[in-house]
Amino acid sequence: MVGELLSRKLRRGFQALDTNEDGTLDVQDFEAAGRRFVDALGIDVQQPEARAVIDGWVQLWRDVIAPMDQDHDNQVSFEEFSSALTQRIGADPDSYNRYLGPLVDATLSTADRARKGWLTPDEFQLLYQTMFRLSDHATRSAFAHLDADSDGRLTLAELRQAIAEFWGTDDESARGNWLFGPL
Ligand SMILES: [Ca+2]
Ligand SMILES: [Ca+2]
Repeated sequence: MVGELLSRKLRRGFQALDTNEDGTLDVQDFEAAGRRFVDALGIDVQQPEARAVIDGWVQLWRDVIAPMDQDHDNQVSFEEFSSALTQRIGADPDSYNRYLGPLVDATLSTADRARKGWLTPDEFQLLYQTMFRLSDHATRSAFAHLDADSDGRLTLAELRQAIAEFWGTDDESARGNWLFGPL
């Protein structure tokens, strides 16, 4: 049984991934998210850097999300999504980093244009607003909470930890609860 906090996070996470807001997840949500992001950065989609991001998001769909499609309609409903994740949570606390690690690395190294190893609030905002269509308010509060040492730099390590906490814990005090802003 999943606690109330985790239920809210699953709903919030599903909404963030449903980037065309039609109430279900399919391959187009993931491909379009990657494309909007590289388009906003002005990177040609044929560039290897752009392909790594777009292909990474399509691969997330294919390897992680699509297998949740129980009724084989090529879409993952919230019920399918939450039932699959609920079964996995607790079974393998590190699974999110294992599945998401390479994708997070490719996406963040593209977002970090100067290759400095961390994101500024502006870089984070561009990433979140193009990919997940998060509001200014949600983006700003996510950054403020995820930046663990409040130095205005969101490092890869901070973001990876937040992702694992968002999907994997029912702890009210976990910083990663703020991955997609207020719940
Ligand atoms: Ca959708
Ligand atoms: Ca389905």
